[in-house]
Amino acid sequence: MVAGGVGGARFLRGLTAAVPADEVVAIVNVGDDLTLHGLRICPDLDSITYWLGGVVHPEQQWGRADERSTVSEELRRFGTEAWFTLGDRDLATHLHRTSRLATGAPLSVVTDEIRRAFGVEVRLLPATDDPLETRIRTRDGRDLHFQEYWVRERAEPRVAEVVFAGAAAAEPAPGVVEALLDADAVLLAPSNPVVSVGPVLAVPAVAAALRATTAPVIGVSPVIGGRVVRGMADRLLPTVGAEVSAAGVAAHYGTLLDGWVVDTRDADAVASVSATGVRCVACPTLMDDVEVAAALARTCLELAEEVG
Ligand code: GDP
Ligand code: FO1
Ligand code: CA
Repeated sequence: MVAGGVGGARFLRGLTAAVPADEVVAIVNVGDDLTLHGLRICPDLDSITYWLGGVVHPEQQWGRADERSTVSEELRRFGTEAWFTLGDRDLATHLHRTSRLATGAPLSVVTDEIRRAFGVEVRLLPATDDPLETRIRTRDGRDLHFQEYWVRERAEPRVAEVVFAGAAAAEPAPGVVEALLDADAVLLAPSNPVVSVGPVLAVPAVAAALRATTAPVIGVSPVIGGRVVRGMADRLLPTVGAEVSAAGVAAHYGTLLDGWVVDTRDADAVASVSATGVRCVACPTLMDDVEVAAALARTCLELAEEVG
């Protein structure tokens, strides 16, 4: 399964209610990752770890439940990097990750340690251990880190281009290509197609493995009724020439897909997507309840069997 943060995590929670968690491998976006106060922060990997570990902040849907920001508030005194808040509990994860990375351990090894420490049975693989950073080029000529665009500037600047710096030279992390080639089914979570799935596909050998695998590739639309559930995909899809609709995202993935699942509210997209040769079904996809997420995961796996 290919995943970003919250959309990926909500889907994985359903998938692991439908199939044994230790049979699932998640290949996770690292384009959002950043270094602040000398600490390496990996929001998408951490969102999934905290969701599956049962410790995610329930309203925010990222970061830790029962969280405070004592340290971040103290850091504001110094005025630097104050736009990004690190919770006190969350900081422990970044401290551990940063010190392990400093010993030379690759991100994939450290990620495995962290997910195990939270009791997560799903194997979490960063798409790459190499540098890969999502940059947002704005219409007013600036080049921002994804988090500067999203958190510091609240996705307000108009976007000219999304660039995955380092992706062309990045190698997949150990296990990524094998997971894709050996899978029974490859699922694309209803994650942000541009800045969550996009950076993973931008690693050349990952894209090649997705095209080479004999496993059916099944995606779920992150757009429901022409709107995103959360996040900024509605602002970014037009920058890659994609329409903000269930059919528009399917067209963006194009020939990568064997199957596409849209929400019941987008049932009218089934015919147009099917006409492109991608098997398409509609079902409830809003995963606020784990039961809905599990049923969605089963629908994806049934579709995989049908097309496989
Ligand atoms: P992020 O990295 O935390 O932004 O999370 P992702 O990229 O994994 O997911 C964000 C995308 O997930 C957004 O485009 C949302 O529209 C979509 N999303 C979130 N929750 C749901 C859901 O319950 N159902 C569907 N269909 N999409 C969702
Ligand atoms: N999102 C915010 O809107 N403000 C924050 O201060 C913030 C801090 C933060 C710290 C750790 C972490 O794992 C995630 C954090 N996020 C914060 C969420 C994050 O910016 C994202 O929503 C994503 O990277 C999009 O996937
Ligand atoms: Ca993300």
